[in-house]
Amino acid sequence: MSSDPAYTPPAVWQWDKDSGGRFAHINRPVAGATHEQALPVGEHALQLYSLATPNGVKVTILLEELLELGVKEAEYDAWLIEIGKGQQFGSGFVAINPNSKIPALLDRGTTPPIRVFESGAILVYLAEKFGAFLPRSAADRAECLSWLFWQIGSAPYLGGGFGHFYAYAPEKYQYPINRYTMEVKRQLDVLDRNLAARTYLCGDEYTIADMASYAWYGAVVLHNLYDGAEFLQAASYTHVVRWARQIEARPAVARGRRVNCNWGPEEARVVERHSASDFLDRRSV
Ligand SMILES: N[C@@H](CCC(=O)N[C@@H](CS)C(=O)NCC(=O)O)C(=O)O
Repeated sequence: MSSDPAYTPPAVWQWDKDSGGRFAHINRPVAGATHEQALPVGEHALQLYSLATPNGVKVTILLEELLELGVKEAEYDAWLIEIGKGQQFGSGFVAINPNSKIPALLDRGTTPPIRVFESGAILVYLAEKFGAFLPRSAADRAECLSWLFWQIGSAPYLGGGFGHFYAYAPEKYQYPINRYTMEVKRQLDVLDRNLAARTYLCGDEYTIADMASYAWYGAVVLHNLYDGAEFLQAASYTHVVRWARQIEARPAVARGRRVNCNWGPEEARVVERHSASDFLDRRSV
């Protein structure tokens, strides 16, 4: 068993700007804006500033599901925030999300406008605003929020832990890969056991908890997120695979996954979304 090179932390941590890894150029130990940059504003009340990462698509899936239900007030403008270029540190974005991470939402349909950051908070805000995908009874709502918060708390292990050390770190270190692989496999098993007995995470009803978890674990079991499917034996979590396929077959999910996406097949990308016609201009995928 190999081990990482020994590291003795100094008394006070120093920022090594060239520490390596895919995101070293945008990571900083301080918050706040790095530059003045106003955000664009479209014609709809809801302005979304995002990118089609798992955290981003949670929100576009919900918005497209609301539109699919016929909720016209859920029309939205979705603007691309290129995190690799540091656009999350522009002053306009930071005013909506002081944590400088996508997704961020501004509801201009209220006076004054309401800002919402954190994907889970945005899902709850929209589900409550439009009365859909968040059960009303105390017991069902508690179950839904439990699974939703479970996902929000679990994502950093999957993305920041497993994804970072397995796919993005400049070198492969056995200790963190072992630690986070163990945790991610445990999370997949948590989901798998729950979905063995239930159609959706909370029972028969498809909710914002499914949208949030599908965005991450669906990407693991169906799309080889971080190139980790074989390593994690993703296909062995058969109930998760069944559930993810079921969700992915929904037209709103297919649309939501394309919004604010600026990679992959050109014809599938909907880099900015302002109306339903933005999907129709391209070959159906
Ligand atoms: N807890 C946040 C996490 C959001 C997040 O990590 N967003 C990533 C993209 S998936 C991001 O914007 N990263 C840019 C950065 O860290 O500078 C949420 O659920 O909204």
